Amino acid sequence: MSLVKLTNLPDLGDDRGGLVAIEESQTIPFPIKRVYYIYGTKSGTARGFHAHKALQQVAICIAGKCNMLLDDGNNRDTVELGSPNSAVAIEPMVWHEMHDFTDDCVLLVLASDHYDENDYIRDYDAFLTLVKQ
Ligand code: T46
Repeated sequence: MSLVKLTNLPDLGDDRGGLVAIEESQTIPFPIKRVYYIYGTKSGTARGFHAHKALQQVAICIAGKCNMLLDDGNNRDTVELGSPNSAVAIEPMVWHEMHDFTDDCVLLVLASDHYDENDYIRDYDAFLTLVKQ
């Protein structure tokens, strides 16, 4: 089974251009406590390389493109994010890496909780040990 869970966000655009609305508990299945975005990522740079213990997130590439690798300790999948209408879930205990950012990439992330470094597992071997327990 694929680790990639994509939600199609309805485009409310018209002949003036696109418009996507994101509503807590409707399009996003958790209360949104934090929003952040990653932009201006330098060519050849990869980010992420961690899992979260409890945080639920949804990522949307609102401009440009990048690839997101998802790994639950047993399977790995990569999804190309390149549409402002496409949201990918980053679930707890899923190792994720973001690669191949285009210069114009803006990756918007909606998160179920405030920033907490204690929720991060930044060591891959430690992640594997935890998921295989
Ligand atoms: C994730 C992926 C998709 C904060 O202080 N507050 C915040 O809300 C965030 C997101 C980060 N930070 C600090 C923590 C680090 O000192 O900003 C610095 C860079 O964060 P990090 O190296 O974790 O960035 P990425 O791009 O590797 O990961 C980010 C998120 O941190 C992470 O939760 O799932 O994007």
